[in-house]
Amino acid sequence: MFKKILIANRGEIALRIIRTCKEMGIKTVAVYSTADKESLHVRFADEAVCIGPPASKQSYLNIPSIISAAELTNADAIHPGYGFLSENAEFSRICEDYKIKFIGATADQINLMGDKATAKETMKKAGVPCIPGSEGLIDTVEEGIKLAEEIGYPVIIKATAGGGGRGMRIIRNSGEFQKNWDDAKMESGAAFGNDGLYLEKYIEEPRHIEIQIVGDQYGKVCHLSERDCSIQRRHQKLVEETPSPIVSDELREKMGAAAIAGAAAIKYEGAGTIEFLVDKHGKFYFMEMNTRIQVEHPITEEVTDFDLIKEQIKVAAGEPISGQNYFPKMFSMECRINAEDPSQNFRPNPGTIKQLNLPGGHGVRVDSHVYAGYSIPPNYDSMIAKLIVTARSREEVLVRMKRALQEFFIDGVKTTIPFHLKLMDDPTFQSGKFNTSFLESFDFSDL
Ligand code: MV4
Repeated sequence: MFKKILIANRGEIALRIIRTCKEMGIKTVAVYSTADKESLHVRFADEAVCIGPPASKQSYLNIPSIISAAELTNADAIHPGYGFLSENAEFSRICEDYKIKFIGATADQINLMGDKATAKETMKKAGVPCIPGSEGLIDTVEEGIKLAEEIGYPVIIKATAGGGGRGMRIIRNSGEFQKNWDDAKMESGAAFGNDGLYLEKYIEEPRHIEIQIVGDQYGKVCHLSERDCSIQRRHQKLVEETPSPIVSDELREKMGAAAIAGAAAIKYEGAGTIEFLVDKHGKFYFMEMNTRIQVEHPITEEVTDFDLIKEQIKVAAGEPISGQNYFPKMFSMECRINAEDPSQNFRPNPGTIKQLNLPGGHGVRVDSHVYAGYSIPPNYDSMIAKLIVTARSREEVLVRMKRALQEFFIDGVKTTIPFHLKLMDDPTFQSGKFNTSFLESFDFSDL
């Protein structure tokens, strides 16, 4: 087992990783930017190294600084958390070169899954259901129009280097093709330095459902059931829950088996997520694979009683997984509390937290790095807490979440709490019958 892990991240996820390391008897090294000097991850780690100024590029994305910190402190592994360097193939490769274990995917796996058209072809070969569309990239508009006529409109063109919704265009008839093609090519070339595009049938009003998987170095992969992430605004997840209101035991088995087949095909080691779209008829299709621990991992931990960070560390150290799958024994939901103003288009609202009351009680978990007096720096993501509640039914979860949100006071910055309170009272949300378009018609103006 590792003796010392460097955490190449900040905020709640850095704390989350430190907590598990403590329970495992592993020493921790925090790295921090000058903006995070007073942060809890710096205080709770055994050692802390300053890696640069506030800008992410010069600190949490600064590979030489982070490798130096690991060398200086003799860390034998690096946990990248999510975001920042967690899906950076070059960083994974450099860690390997320096004989520091990267607790995440290999450079090859990151590259394979990071190129969306290649990821899709890989999954298709492994027998994972994929959305009808082009085989790999499309080179010309003519080729695109021909294929669109074959599969039928609407279609969607996606940037192979994209993901998370960037560089996508929906096309409803051949007349719209050229303009959308040009726009997508331009946007993806500028954003990613790669203008490769592929095409697929557009699935109207799908649900976003992802399967958590864990693989070990002996070729075994297990799944830990699904998370429903359909409550999103502009590709930003706001609420996640498990089990999904629309996933039957039968569908869970099928999606779990498909996710395992996909991950096993690339000999995946560690924690990963296979994202699917589920259509109105309950048919599911591969969308993307995330080769990292995700923000929403705690709801899976709560319903399966399984520490995912501990498992990541164990498999990285060469331990085998149990070999069984994990199914939800409870119901859990996460609300992302962001320092944003929901009535101002969710504009980030950094500042100092003057007063704070965190909710508590039975079935309530708060993963957060903030405290009264804490100043939220403007340089990073605006998520300041995750409120996770767990109960024996979805109805009880909704009641408990509302109760916990009512206890949650943050004075000094605007947050997404009023939005979540309104959502918990929404009949459509309560019914469980919604899709990824739900928030497009939600009224945020009175928040
Ligand atoms: C789609 C789709 C419908 N049909 N692909 C959005 C993020 C990116 N990872 C893929 N996305 C979508 N791909 C086909 N063929 C609809 C979306 C989509 C979406 C997916 C999940 C959650 C929210 C979404 C919001 C808008 C569009």
